[in-house]
Order: sequence, then structure tokens, then C-alpha cells
Amino acid sequence: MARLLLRYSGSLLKSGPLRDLPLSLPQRAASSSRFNMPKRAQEVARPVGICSMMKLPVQDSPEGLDAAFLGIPLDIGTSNRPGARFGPRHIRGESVMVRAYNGGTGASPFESLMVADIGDVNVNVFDLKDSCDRIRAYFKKVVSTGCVPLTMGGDHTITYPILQAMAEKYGPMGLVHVDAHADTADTMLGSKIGHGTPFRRAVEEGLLDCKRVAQIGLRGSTYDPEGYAWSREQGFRVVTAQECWLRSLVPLMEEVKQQMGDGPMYISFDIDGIDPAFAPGTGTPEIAGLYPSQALEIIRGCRGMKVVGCDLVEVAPQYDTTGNTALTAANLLFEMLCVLPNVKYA
Ligand SMILES: [Mn+2]
Repeated sequence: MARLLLRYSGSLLKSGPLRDLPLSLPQRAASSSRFNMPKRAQEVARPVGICSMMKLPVQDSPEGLDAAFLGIPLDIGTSNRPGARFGPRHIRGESVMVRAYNGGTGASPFESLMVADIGDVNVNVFDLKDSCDRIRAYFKKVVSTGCVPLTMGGDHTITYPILQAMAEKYGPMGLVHVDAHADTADTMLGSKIGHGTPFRRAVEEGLLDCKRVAQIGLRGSTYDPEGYAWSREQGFRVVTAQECWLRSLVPLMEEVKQQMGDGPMYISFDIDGIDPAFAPGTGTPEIAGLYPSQALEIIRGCRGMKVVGCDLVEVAPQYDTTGNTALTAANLLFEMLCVLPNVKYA
């Protein structure tokens, strides 16, 4: 099919690389790479293009992919402010600022892995249990292909059916869980399923290798003086936000790496782990949380672990008119992509 070309007569651009700027955007960027490559802002303006994660090509299926971004626009498991159903759209929108290379670590994920945006799980916003069934079925398909899912939530309920699908393939999983809350309640208003219960259900069903679970950033008021006792009784390592204040988390992550060993592990990052000064767009904010730089230390510290899936949950963009929460989430998802096995580093 012929591409429409806009020919410039202005002398400034006449000999420049944009002389043949196409009038419409092809799905795949012109690139010598055999992998999908995000389009550069020097060639395609940031607001141009269909709103996929990092403006990557969109495809329906995980077939042929090493990793895939996908959304779960669900928030009916939320206990306080709703709105995380809009997380995936806003994360994709802000992701136009995320470039292909990691200047901080030297990672070149798009020269190592085939990545695309595979859209959203078609959840039922009138039925949480049915939504969990749908998510589990969807992820069974994704992981059966060997594709690593990088999921945009959605409230934290979604991690429960995701872990069900992952554990079915990989067995009990290691977990790096960043959050203000342990999310290990037994019930909420009598309900076994909600965004405060996913890791209790996961333990009950044997989805987690409890000695290989680290919960980082926990804080805030609790319902009893030993708020995190249940986690510790299971064998989880609990690192409160207070233990992280004003510290580099590089040494912590060296220890977590030992803890995870060689087994398959999952990263579940609740945006409320970060201080609400930086990420106010979330449903259950708690003061005195992690810095974005500490979030980077945590994720970058997962390099070398056998990461088989990741999620970034609880972005409720309407409480943040700046867009910074979704921007932070987009960057953290990119950082997760950068620590997947087989990513090349400079
Ligand atoms: Mn959570």
C-alpha cells in the first residue's frame, strides 16, 4: 500500500531526515531491528498515534511475544476511593514520555525482546468473582505461550487470579510486593475477594513460596498493634516504610535477591507504596512512603532474578490532575521490562 508523504518545500527541513514525514502513522516504526521498537519523538510527535503502551504495536494475542503490556481496567474490589479502572488508559497516555533505552542502567529491552501491547482483559465491572475468573482464564493463555505479562491495573484484587494462573504453570512463586499495605486481610465486609485480601488467598491456595516473599513499604495505622504479624508467621520478609526512610535500598535488594534464589518470581507493585506527594492518584493513600528513586532501586535490584510476571496496580488517575501518578507507573513498568531475563545491557 502506498504511503502518503508530505513533502516539505521549506529550506530548513529540505535536506533533513523528516523530508518524507508520512502523513499517517504506520503500525511498525521503520527500524532495522527485528523487534518492535517504540517510535522516537524526533520522528513522531508524542501526542500522535493510537494510545498503546509506549506506542508499541497492538496485537490481540501474546503469540510470538517475549513480553506483553496489558491492562485490567477493574476497580470494584476497591475499599475506599474508586477509579483504578481508568489506570491502564492513563498509564498508556503518559507512557509517551518513556523512551526505548534505560539511561540509568544501560538496558536495551527492545533490542532483546519482542514486546507489544495486547490490550485489556474484558472484565465484568458488575461482578468481581466473574472478573477474577476472566482474568485467570486470560492469564493461563498468556503464560502458556511463555510470554511475560506486564500488567497495568486495576485494583490489587487482580493479582490473586494472575497468581493462580502463574502458579499453575510455574509452581509456588517468589514475590516482591511493594505496597503501603500487606493486603493479607481474611475478609473485607465479609467478602473473601477484594483489594485487601489477594495475598491471604494466594497463601491459602499454595500459590506463593512463602520463604521467598518480600513485602516492602508497608506503613500506616493498623487494626491491631502487630499489624504485620500474619505475614511474618507465613515466613514473609516484611520491610516497613519506616525501615526504608532516607536510605538507599540497594543493600536490601541484595538480600532479597538471595532470598528469591533461582526460582520463578513475580513483582507486584502497588503505586501506593510510593509517597502520595509523588503519586496521589490512588485509592488508599498513606503518608510517609517510598521515594520514586527508591522504587527504581527496588525494581532495578530485581535484575538477575527469574522474573516471570509483573504488575503495577492501584493507579486511580482522577485524584491527580498533574498526571504524575500515571507517569510514574509508566516508568516503573518500563523498568520492570528492563529487568526481565535475557534483556541486553550496554
Ligand atoms: Mn495493595
